[in-house]
Amino acid sequence: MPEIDRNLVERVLAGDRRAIASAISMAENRDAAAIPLLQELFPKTGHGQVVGITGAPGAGKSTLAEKLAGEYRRQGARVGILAVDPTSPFSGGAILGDRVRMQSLAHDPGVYIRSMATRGQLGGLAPATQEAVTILDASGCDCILIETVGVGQDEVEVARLADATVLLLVPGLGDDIQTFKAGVMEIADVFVINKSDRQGADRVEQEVTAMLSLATRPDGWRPPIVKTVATTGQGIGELVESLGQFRAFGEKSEAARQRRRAHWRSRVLELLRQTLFEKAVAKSLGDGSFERQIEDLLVHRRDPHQVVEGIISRFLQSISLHKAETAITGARVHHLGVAVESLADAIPLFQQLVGKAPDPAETVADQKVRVAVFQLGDVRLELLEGTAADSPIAKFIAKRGQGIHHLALAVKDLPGTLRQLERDGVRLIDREARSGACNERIAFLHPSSTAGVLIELVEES
Ligand SMILES: Nc1nc2c(ncn2[C@@H]2O[C@H](COP(=O)(O)OP(=O)(O)OP(=O)(O)O)[C@@H](O)[C@H]2O)c(=O)[nH]1
Ligand SMILES: [Mg+2]
Repeated sequence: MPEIDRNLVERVLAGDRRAIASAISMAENRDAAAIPLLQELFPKTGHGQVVGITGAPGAGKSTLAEKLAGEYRRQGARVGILAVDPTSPFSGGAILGDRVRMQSLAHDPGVYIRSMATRGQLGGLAPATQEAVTILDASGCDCILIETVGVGQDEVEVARLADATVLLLVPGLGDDIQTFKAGVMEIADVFVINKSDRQGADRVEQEVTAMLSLATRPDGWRPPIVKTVATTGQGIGELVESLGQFRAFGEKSEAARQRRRAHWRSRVLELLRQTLFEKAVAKSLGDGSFERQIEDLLVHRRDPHQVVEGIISRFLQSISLHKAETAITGARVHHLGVAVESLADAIPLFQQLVGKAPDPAETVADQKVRVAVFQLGDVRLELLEGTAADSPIAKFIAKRGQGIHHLALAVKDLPGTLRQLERDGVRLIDREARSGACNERIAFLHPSSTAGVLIELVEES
């Protein structure tokens, strides 16, 4: 895993807008360094209220978001605004630039505004948006507004990651309500009838009221209807109030807790699906074989199920090949540690056996051990004597008697090896490298993972 950029983490946490921008770009580009960054930020989140603003193109979402942000700013809150365009597959497009102007906020350091075009080739609106929300939340935003233009499923996806969803309706679009799919109406926690300066706002209100009276929500919340004129800011105060009420309701309600559970469940499943898919794509499809298989389909040589089975079995094969290469593949034996009751007694014995004297004995204070080292070619023999009754060596001898205590293997990158072993499910005694005899960096694996053998890893310089 790539190194964590601590400086970037600190700057994001401090709310630095340029740091936020580069963090979101990393997440959008699926930069490998984004994962440790997001992991670092995640524990600092959960504070901001995420508000999804959705509605038909031109309903006034951006105008409303700008006014809403202005109102939150007046109350001293920090605000993040994400404009998500699910229809455009490429990021940074000029179209998005036009969609989010928000001039009144452009120079306010307490507001961060970002356009995102997240419908990538691999599909999925939510991942990059979710990650941007994580970054903004960690950066201290009290409110994160997500503007999304509706194409049904995407609004539902955004609603899943928002704590509150505001649906904008406008008068004068004919049979307004009916044009919205039932699913979209159901995700609204607050209805806004924007452009209430136009004729027909009352009719829309009546329609929504009638619709709401037909069914009660499982969580018992009755979505309020707020009339606004986003261009003038009329009704914005009432909207802020409704959002505050919904938040307070959510903090108490079991249904809202269930909704957050459902959100995280689907988030993890989605990430799992995406990660597995990307790994399979990288391993099995990257070499042009995918196109060749599509050719096979065109001429009906194979059927789609066969193609998919083939991709999966190549993927599984590549995993098992990967598995055979563990973190310590190719490591050489560095030394063998032998627990002895007394160095004074053991040294002459071993000296006679190997025909040479050991290096002068050394004490490793924090391990409460004295070590005498015999150099035998590439491999060392270490005699270990406990210096106190509670030293690991003394305890070992008390339990098992004198004898081979541990096997030490030399590895190149000790921190990296430890991380990989941990990922592979190996129990570690030392999760971080520490210093051992001869000024070496060492770490012990837990014998329960290695057939009872205590294994020490030594970093070879
Ligand atoms: N009369 C009136 N015009 C409004 C109101 N709110 C927004 N508008 C205008 O409606 C137009 C569209 O507003 P936007 O805020 O860009 O709408 P949007 O929903 O963000 O649009 P897309 O992002 O393109 O889907 C602009 O010309 C706004 O000035 C309102 O309450 N009353
Ligand atoms: Mg807009």
